[in-house]
Amino acid sequence: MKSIVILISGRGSNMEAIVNAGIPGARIAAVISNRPDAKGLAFAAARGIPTAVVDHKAFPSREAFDAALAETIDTHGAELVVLAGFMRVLTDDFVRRYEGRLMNIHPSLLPSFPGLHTHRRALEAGVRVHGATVHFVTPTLDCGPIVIQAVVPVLADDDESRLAARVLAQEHRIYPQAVRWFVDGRIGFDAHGRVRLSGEAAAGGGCTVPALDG
Ligand code: NHR
Ligand code: GAR
Repeated sequence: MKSIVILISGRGSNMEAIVNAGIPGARIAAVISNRPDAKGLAFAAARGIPTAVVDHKAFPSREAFDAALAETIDTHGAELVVLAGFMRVLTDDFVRRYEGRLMNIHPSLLPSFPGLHTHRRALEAGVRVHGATVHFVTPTLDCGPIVIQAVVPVLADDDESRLAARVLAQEHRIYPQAVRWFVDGRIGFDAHGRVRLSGEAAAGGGCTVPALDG
């Protein structure tokens, strides 16, 4: 069994999707929120999952908050830490402690639109496709190795909330998939630090592509 700790800040619908997926070999060891009023805590508690709150407002610095958060995570012996709508930027020390086992879902097709308000910015930019990205967390915000992405068309009459809802539906599909791959030990990294999924058919399988040289 691999122990997973999920960090939330609010609604927790991605956390719910991961819990409801019932991933074989995975045990949700705890759900931790930095906000005492996060809606997702009630869902987790109702499922019998241990919950905890580490309130960032109770700490004098990001370093102090992250140290308390890490201590709480480690109490539950996490092998994978999943950020699911977690809204605090994490310090380099925290990220390094969980290197290669800290995942995030970001509501855009990275590397487009890192940071906040992604749906509004996608509409402002006039992109025709938008989406979501699961990536490993590295110290540079929203820049870590990409695990899986889902593409969503931007429609002519979209507003921020309609677009967000369509992206969210895809998040609920790809995040459990990414966690399943991790739990199954299928995620590795190539020489450039990009994610390599083992047990995957080679790209272009089925048709022979001649080498382009000379
Ligand atoms: N930390 C690091 N080091 N690297 C990443 O890639 C991270 C991270 C922490 C969170 C999630 C993220 C996203 O998917 C994430 C990725 C919060 C902010 C932010 O600016 C930005 C990105 C993400 C999460 N937060 C404000 C802050 O001051 C607070 C905003 C609020 O509380 O509403 O931390 O987009
Ligand atoms: C999701 O859309 C997630 O991608 C996004 O917040 C929402 C959380 O929903 N994350 C970020 O914006 C991180 N900065 P949820 O709490 O229902 O999972």
